[in-house]
Amino acid sequence: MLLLTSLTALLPFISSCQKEELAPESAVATISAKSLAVEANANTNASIMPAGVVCEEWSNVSGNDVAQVPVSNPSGSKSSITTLEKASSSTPNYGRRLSAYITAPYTGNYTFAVAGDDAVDLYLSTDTDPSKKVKIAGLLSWTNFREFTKYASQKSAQIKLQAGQKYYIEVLQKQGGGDGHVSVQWTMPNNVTETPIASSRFAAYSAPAAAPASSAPTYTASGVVTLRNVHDMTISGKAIAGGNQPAISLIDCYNIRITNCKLYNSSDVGVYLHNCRNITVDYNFFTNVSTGVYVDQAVQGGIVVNNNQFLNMKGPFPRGQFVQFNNVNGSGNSISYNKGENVFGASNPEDGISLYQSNGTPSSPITVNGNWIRGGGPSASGGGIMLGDLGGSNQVAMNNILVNPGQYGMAIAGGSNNQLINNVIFGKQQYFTNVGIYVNSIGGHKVSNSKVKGNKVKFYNSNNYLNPVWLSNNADKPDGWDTDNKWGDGADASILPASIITYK
Ligand SMILES: [Ca+2]
Repeated sequence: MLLLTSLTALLPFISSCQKEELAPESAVATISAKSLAVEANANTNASIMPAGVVCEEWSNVSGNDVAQVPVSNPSGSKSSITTLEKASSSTPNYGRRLSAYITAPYTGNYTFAVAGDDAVDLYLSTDTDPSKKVKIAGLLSWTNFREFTKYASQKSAQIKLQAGQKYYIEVLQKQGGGDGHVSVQWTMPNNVTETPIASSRFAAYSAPAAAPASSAPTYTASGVVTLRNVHDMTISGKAIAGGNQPAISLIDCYNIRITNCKLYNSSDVGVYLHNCRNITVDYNFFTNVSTGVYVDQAVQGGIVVNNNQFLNMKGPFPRGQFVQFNNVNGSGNSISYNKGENVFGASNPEDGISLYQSNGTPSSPITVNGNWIRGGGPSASGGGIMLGDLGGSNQVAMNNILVNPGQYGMAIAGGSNNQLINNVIFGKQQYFTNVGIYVNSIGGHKVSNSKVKGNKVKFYNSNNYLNPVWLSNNADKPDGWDTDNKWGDGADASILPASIITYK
């Protein structure tokens, strides 16, 4: 065991972008069998997570039926609350949706109950996938606040949940007139009833917005697009095969949206942004390109790469990411709700998402939220999500789900104020696999003031040893490292649905 662990430690930890700049000590890793064992056993208390229930409301919607909540339209307001409850008010005519991930603290049977006014439905998924939700309780007519026993339908059957597993839960409420409120309670296997459910059971669920391209997309074939010093326009509906050029290049541009395009078949990147600000790239499909979206020298912020799908990035290194930010700074930068898949043998990826020498702001970190990534390798250095590559600050990767993402799952390779929060990672043994999460000050870029909390990681290295996590002794220990993660359990290949790419 000791020998094998030491061999594991000798596998190189290399940042994703520019290997040639690495100092020699970057490949030196030290870990003891003892510390690994302690960390692997540390804290299976998954209940310590930031609270997070998304509350969406649609106003000026009449009626008393849940079916009248217009969920297919964007909500008029969206806020974060701490549990599945909203106190009574007399605001008339709204629809409301509460959504979250709920984590079961024990394995066993749970009973849920709802109260509300005027009508409420409660849904629970069998895992984190909202599409698997089923209605488990509801009421067709009002109750008093927290009155859970007025109708039989308010109470669910007993539902078996697994300790530490995260489940998608959703409440729909419709208010007509008079009082309006909603509450959910549960009774746990230990017969303790929480009214309302403790906020510590919830983790933020951020639903991707409805994806326009999920229906059959219609593209218009176009040659490559290269724009300089252009602003305030939208590029949409184009199918662009890049050949040996980026399918779309924006240089010195601002206030531009690239949406509903298919960007494919290029030995260069899909979208290249240089010295741009306030650019949104969303609902596009990228396939068979070196890197999907490559952004460099964007020092004024506002770079948003959300809700795209990526299939089979071709590299070669240093390209090979779904999205890479290189010297992207400022506020309002986001890489969120994207879905990326690299089919082994049909792709040559490096990292899924890489933040290289990039800096958010303390109040507006670069946000990598809610992405789904499957597949990676055989790169000896690439993996899922890399923060702080050769430095960088104020970056947060949260609520991402990764399956077999490559040599590593997620990493902080340098910089300050970088965070890994509430991610779930599974990696099976492959000949290039190493570690689920690592934190390592590479190339002299010291990791400091970082946070690693609420993550669940099950990852097998190339020797088929469980190797969920590694902290270099050259890095400051991240907040939450020893106490607030679940190392070695709580994830398997089923954390992502079989098909995640729906764009064509
Ligand atoms: Ca009412």
